[in-house]
Amino acid sequence: MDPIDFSLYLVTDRGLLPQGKSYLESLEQALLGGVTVVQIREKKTDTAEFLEIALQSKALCDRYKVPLIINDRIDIALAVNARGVHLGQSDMPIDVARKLLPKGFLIGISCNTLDEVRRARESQADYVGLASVWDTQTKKLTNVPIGVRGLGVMLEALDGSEVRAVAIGGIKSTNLIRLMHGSVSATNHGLDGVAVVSDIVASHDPKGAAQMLKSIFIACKKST
Ligand code: TZP
Ligand code: MG
Repeated sequence: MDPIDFSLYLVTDRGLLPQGKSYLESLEQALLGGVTVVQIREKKTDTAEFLEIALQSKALCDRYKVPLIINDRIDIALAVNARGVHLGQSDMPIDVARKLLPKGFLIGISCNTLDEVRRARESQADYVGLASVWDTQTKKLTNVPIGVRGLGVMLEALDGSEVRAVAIGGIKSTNLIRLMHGSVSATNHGLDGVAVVSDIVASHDPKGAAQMLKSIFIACKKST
């Protein structure tokens, strides 16, 4: 299977859509803007509705040949034939999930501390979401933001491993250059991508927002 391009990782949140914009319209515009991977994150939705949203999202992502990842729910990820599942620290442990999932199924995990990054590496996660870089209105944080320096330290802990890394939390086109420079650009491992919710989903122009984020990410990657 092709390796995933993590450059611009969209995490959905239907609660943040601007008035009058439908979820699928917003998702399609983000896909047109060049998001490279999509995670469906539904925290307050019952199973039947989550499944329906996941199926619709999968059909749309397939049209744009963009891989789909499901947050939390291995059963839904399997049911819609997603490319992977994204787990939190209190979800199913990676080794158990690995046994349940077919070969090639991607497992990602959120890491908020250096210890969690080390454990994710030992458990052979396919990728980690390093969080939260900055403060965010999108999720209630249980840890203080790691900042750009903390992110650099976490990336160093992945040096020499195959584990891919995306940063998440408060990332916007207005602060992405700051994120990509300094301690992040100094790491050997580097950042494979940035995961973004509100800067795309809450925008009236998700396509433009995605294009902007992606072009900044690619330009910064090239210059390091
Ligand atoms: N995990 C850590 S921070 C976060 C998640 C899901 C939310 C990030 O949202 P935003 O709007 O990009 O700050
Ligand atoms: Mg979770």
